[in-house]
Amino acid sequence: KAGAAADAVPAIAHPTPEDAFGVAANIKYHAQFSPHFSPVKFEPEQAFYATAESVRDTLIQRWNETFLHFHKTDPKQTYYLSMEYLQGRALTNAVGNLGLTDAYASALSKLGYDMENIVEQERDAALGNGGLGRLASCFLDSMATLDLPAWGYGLRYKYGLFMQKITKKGQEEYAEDWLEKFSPWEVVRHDIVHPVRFFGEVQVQADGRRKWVGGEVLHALAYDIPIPGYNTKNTISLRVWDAKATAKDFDLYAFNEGKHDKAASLHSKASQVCSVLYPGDESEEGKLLRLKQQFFLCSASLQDIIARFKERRPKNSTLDWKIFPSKVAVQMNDTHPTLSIPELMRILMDVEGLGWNQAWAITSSTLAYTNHTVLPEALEKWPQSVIAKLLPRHMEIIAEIDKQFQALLHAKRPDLERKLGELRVIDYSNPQKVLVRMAHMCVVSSHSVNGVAELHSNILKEELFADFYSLWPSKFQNKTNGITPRRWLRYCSPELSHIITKWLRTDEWVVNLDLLTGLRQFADDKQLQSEWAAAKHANKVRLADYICEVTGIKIDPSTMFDTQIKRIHEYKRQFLNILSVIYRYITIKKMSPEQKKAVVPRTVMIGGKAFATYAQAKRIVKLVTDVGALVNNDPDVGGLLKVVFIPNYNVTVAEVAIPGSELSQHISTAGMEASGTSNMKFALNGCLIIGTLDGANVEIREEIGEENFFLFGARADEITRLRKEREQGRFVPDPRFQETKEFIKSGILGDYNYEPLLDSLEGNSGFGRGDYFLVGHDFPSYLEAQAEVDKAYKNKATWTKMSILSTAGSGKFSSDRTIQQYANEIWHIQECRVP
Ligand code: GPQ
Repeated sequence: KAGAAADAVPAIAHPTPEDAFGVAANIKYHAQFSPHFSPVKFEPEQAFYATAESVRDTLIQRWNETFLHFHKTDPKQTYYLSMEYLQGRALTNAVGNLGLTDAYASALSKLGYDMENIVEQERDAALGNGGLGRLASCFLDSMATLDLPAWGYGLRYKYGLFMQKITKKGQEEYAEDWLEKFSPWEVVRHDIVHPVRFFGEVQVQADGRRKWVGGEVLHALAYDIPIPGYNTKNTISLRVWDAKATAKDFDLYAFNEGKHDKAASLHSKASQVCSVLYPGDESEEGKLLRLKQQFFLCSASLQDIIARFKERRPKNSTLDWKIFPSKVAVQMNDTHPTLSIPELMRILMDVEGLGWNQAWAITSSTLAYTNHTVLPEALEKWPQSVIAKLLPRHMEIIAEIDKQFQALLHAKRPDLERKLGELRVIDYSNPQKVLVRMAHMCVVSSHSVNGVAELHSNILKEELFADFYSLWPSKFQNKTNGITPRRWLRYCSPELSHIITKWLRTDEWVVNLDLLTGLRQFADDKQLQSEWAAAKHANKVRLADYICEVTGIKIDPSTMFDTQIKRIHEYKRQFLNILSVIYRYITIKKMSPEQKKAVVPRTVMIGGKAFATYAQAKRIVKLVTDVGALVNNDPDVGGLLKVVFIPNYNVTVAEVAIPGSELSQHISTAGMEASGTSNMKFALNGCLIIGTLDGANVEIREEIGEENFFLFGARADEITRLRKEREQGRFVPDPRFQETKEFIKSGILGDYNYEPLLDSLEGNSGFGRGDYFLVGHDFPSYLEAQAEVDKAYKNKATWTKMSILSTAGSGKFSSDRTIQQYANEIWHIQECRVP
């Protein structure tokens, strides 16, 4: 009755996009009646929140329509489980995807504001560390744009990735309180709450069924972040969980006795679960908390998925669990959501009453696994004792998975049994420290295992998972990563976008990025070249202004802008970059005034965050800033070289730095970067790449043409041999490399101790794995490639042509292509477009 009555009352109509006045009125409405600020204030901050809330109205409307449409159509749906999302700012993207950019820009100008200034009020949602998290966010944009029935699940960390400040000491970290005010994009769903248990014990019931009881029970509360597709009504959801304790958990008696902490102990435990992204996991306590986070995501999401599966089945009929995999696909973004495997098994067996075999068939045909790294230190292994304590029932299930895998090998592949110890899900090699290999559990339990670039997927098949591959060849796939062309070209470089649209005579490329190949025929056209160079220059000016604002350093937009921005890691070799910068400096210092005239002036920018406990990475940050302090103030250099550390690298910084760069560096030791995605963003923005044959560089070079790519360094298949040579002392370093190291040793950079960093280049480093990253080996060929870069830059027309061809060849790297392949080849889902 109430429902019918509510239906009879029409919802208030929205201002139409054509009605800028209506939009402005709507923004004012939000400014006055939202409870967050004084209703009389209308400063930029209020204007931003009011604008965002006004946009959110439209998003919620579309989100509801999409949800209802999926509900009625009941298609197979994908759920993307990820511990990380790097959403960045949402306003430009939302109004752009909704086709409301002009409406909002003119509405804001009626209110006395510039869209650009309002956009800058928003804080980044940084619920991720780097490429893996940003990939998840690009994927959501493509899922929505392709009208796919797909959702993301994640955690609502209170503090996102730390804020980085650069001081005299190097990097310092501060908590990033991104929710300090509030996020206008999330909708709290008090109607969606799932209990999640930790600790406790396993009871065996009369019928033999097992039951997990006791321990502590927290509640997962859903927050929905609407994700609008481009040029479609479809608006999907990123559902992030927050942990709560209930009023029942509050011990009023203890509180009244003055035991305040004890009274609220579960509340304080709940608040820890979603407090920080990736808490340090070195200590036992830290490990437990991280595992708690992972399980919290898996359990809440699976309960939610199952509830939706049940809701969509015909009423009054018995549930047919067999069809679950034809309605649900779950993608695990790396091993972080691996506990989905035993959790789905537990729910199916202990709660729903299925037998092992049936539960196993359902679980293994529902779950799929993406691997994002082959670095041994990044492959998760959890102590069995920790899992057994936190999740006693799950440890039983994992042990059974391990046991069945052994039986399978015995039956099917006795030849592999001698390798059992290496292959098992549980690693018993050290009885003092029994470990669960999460990646092996994923490979054994998923119907699909994929790498993120051709080279990387081949390494999975031939090395990391070679035996598993021989066991299940058809499980293994490649899905080369991609990036969304909306955020990473259309919105971050409107100037270049307009030129592209003008020359292609269509803006269809925004959803069909392969159309960019149409630019190739104009690559020599003087008119296009001049428009192109002007747009690039405008983007450089914007970047120079930004750099000046955040560092005080003035850089000259007529110099070559050379950028390396990504997480700081030894394998990514920012160290190699800065060593070559030092060598460049040494060379300039020795030059006569006449020789200096031939030097191509460069501005080298390096940015990225170092993990708080990664000492070597922090030394690299410090080195970059020390080199900058020396070089930038040396009158001998006279503007031929500037070195800048870009602080607090994040999505928003990338949106300025990428369009404003001309050369970008993707120089990891071959075989170590699974894919890389910023390489795709730079190439798409007409920025040339200097790089190794690693990750997706290989495919980018194929697409844009080898003559447009500055290649150097050892190939992946040479690395093992080169490391061995190095260890056996058969490596002869280049004199330029020696000179550069001597320069750092001389102390000219100040009194910071760079010994441990330099040691990593020698055969006698603390790890006993001297120059593991082969910096010394690749140094000479890197310098030669850099000389090629300078040569090419001297001819503006050649450089601009190469830049156009970079963009023209980037079509393959749209995340629309990637997601369509996941949909067709892993998830087997179809588009489901809201009419
Ligand atoms: N990557 Cl395992 C991360 O950003 N974080 C991680 O924890 C792992 C991988 C990256 C990887 O290093 C890049 O090469 C990829 O391009 C990226 O994932 C997305 O696949």
